[in-house]
Amino acid sequence: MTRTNTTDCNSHTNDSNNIKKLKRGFAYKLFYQQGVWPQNASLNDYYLAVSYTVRDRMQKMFLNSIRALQEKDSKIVGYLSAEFLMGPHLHNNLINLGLYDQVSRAVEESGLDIKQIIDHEEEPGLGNGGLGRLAACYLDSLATLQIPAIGYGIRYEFGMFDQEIENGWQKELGDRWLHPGNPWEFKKAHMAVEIGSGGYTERYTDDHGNLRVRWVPARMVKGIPYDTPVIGYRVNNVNLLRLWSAEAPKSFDFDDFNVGDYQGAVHEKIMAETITKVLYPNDEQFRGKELRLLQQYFFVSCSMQDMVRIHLFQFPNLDNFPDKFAVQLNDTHPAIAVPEFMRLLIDVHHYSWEQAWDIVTHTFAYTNHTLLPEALEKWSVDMLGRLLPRHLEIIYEINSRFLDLIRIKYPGDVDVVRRMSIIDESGERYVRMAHLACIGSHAINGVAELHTRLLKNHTLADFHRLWPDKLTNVTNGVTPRRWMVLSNPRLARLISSAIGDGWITDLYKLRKLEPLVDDPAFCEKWQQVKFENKQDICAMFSCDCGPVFNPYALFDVQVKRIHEYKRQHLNLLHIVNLYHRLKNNPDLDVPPRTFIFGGKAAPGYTMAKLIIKLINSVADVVNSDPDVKNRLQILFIPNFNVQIGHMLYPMADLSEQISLAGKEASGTGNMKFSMNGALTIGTLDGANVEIREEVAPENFFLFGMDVNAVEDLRRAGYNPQTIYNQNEGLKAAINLIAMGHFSHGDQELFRPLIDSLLYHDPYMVLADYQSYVECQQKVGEVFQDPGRWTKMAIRNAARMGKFSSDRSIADYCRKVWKVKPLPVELKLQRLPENGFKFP
Ligand code: F58
Repeated sequence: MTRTNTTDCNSHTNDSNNIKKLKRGFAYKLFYQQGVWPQNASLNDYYLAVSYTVRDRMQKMFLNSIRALQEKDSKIVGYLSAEFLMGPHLHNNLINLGLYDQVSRAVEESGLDIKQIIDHEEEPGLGNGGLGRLAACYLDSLATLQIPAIGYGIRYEFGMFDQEIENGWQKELGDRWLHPGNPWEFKKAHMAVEIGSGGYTERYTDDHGNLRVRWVPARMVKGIPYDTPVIGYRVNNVNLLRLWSAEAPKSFDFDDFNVGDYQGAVHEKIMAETITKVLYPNDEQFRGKELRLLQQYFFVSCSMQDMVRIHLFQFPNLDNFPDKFAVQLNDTHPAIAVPEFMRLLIDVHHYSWEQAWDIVTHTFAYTNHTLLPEALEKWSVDMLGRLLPRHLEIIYEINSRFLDLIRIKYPGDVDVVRRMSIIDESGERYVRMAHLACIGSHAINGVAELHTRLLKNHTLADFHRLWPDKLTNVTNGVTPRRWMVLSNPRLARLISSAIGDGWITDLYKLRKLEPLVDDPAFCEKWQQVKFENKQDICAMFSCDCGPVFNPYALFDVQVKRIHEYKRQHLNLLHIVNLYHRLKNNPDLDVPPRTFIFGGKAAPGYTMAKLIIKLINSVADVVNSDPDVKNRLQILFIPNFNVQIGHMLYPMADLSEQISLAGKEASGTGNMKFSMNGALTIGTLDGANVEIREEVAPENFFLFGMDVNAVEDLRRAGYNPQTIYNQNEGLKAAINLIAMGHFSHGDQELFRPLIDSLLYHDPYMVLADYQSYVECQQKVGEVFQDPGRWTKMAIRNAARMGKFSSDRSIADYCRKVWKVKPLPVELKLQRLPENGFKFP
């Protein structure tokens, strides 16, 4: 680490000088950039002025980082991801720069409130959930570990929709995140690239008599890069998030305009700009929309052309491209990069197929994030051929050569050829993107041990058998900067006061907390932090006319996308059961509980939306029932996003990680909760398995079937009705819902959900129900012994070292990318006194 805090005796003077400069900076930005007098400025003006001032402080490091790269020619990671769920920038940048205290003093001395300014930021919600947020954590760790990297993605004009709850139902509103202005990005119009689509291919002979192929696209759009600097924690390294926006190649087609087709000319422009208009909010359900494929190809082609340009700036050809770029495919969304890079190498740079294939396969690596068959991307051959005719030809050629290899390896086995082919020919013909990504990459990884094992044994078993060394595991991680330091300052302060602040960049150091479980004063402080975090939420969501939330209750939290496989309805069945028991027996010895939910449903996912309605309906009845007042409360927090996550992970007592075993690839919320001192109730799914291993079984509330039991039950023939008929508590809970107790007597409203559970139950909610309820009973008992609970919570946090994204990135660097840190020194110090002399 090359930049340190000032600790010398001059630091106080330095501080007050810096504060003075910052204040001058705010005023300057307000005046010259926003063009307003302070007394007329809006909160947004102040937010922008502060942000621009902070951004200026990053520029020196940014320019020095680029200089370091040019001088040292080290390898760069290109992280290709259709989503980057960055969360608000200002607060994070202040923390990573080490400027939080100074800026908040300067803001205060300017008569403002830093919290208000930070909270004003409209977060860039350019992702659906775990996958996009993982990409953001990885960018933070890459910069912190001083690994040169560029995150490449899409600058969606509308990110993830805003969720409102109306009469219990989810309502979607457009997300206008760019509306207030985005102070963190730099438009780089001069680095625009051109992207084609449609048209046809033709063969021709070049001037040297070589037979070549050329793609003649029917349409072109321009890709404009917008760069957001990504700063590491207390280092000088600044990496780049480069997001592409689509623009028409010219603002209007003057030919059309002159002949009077004004509408046609405008239409062309609108069509081009539609490409990056909106993020598809689908979650784990592939839908095969043409515009989505266009989005993928658009950002991939922009990014590959950009990397080629950067490379050719330094080298005469692309022979050594894989030594200079490691390109990661974040799921299959960017997998079209494989044929696109082949096209660039063969058609544009005139490499032979064999040379090109060697470069491509040494460049790419692929991360799989799902085991759900319905989430695997497969594009109709017809559509892909219509949009990207040259790419389809290349895919066919890749496939033909690959299948030749398979035939030699497994003579006579036609079944394995059918299974492994990139083209699915079982009905309408499809391109299987996961196969394309596997074949075009030198490394493939799953995101948790269990997930990788299941990939090896099931989803990608044929590929694993063919290339036993290609598939590896890199367990996910999250950044402790955002998910502890930023979001839980009280806990971060307590931890640092006890063990120093080394844990922020080496999370394994949290182990030093373990002996403190025997220090009553420390335990008391730990409890106090949790209590105050809970009080904050209670203050925020209590109201005079509705429930007043009780901070002494057990806060039981499930926040994540709403999906049947994540089983929010299992949680609900337990709540209804508890409600029923409390009504029948007011003396029941259970601690008071507040159940908190949050999460968005894909707009077209009817069952998930019905689950939201059911949560809110049960909440309405329970929260207004005097019989359970202060003992049972339910809160659905609308519009769960990164910002709301900042509040919720720190105040949870219990983290719900209750997916059916074998369905959740990893989960990352599970890690955020644990490192903030929540205990987990969970199944042996995804990274829960490793969390439990780390924290030890006695500090984890385990329930439910493991993957083998799930498989056995499925094979034996699963019948949810038998379970319903045999379990009185379950029957009572389901009947209450079915009979309309939570729907003003309406017995139809929740019928689709009840019928699905009783007659189908694809995620085996009923099979795991009894085990879940019994485990929850144990949770309640332990919570009634605060001393014991606190020790378990401290042990959880203390053993979270493995789940820092720093560890994940170090694994990728070692196992997959073969890249080394490039520490940046601040050589370029300041602007020349007398201005520039242009060369
Ligand atoms: C998630 N996938 C996994 N996909 O479900 C989760 O287990 C894992 O922890 C996480 O990735 C990170 O590895 C996920 O978030 C999406 O959001 C896709 C976005 C594009 C459409 C399909 C879903």
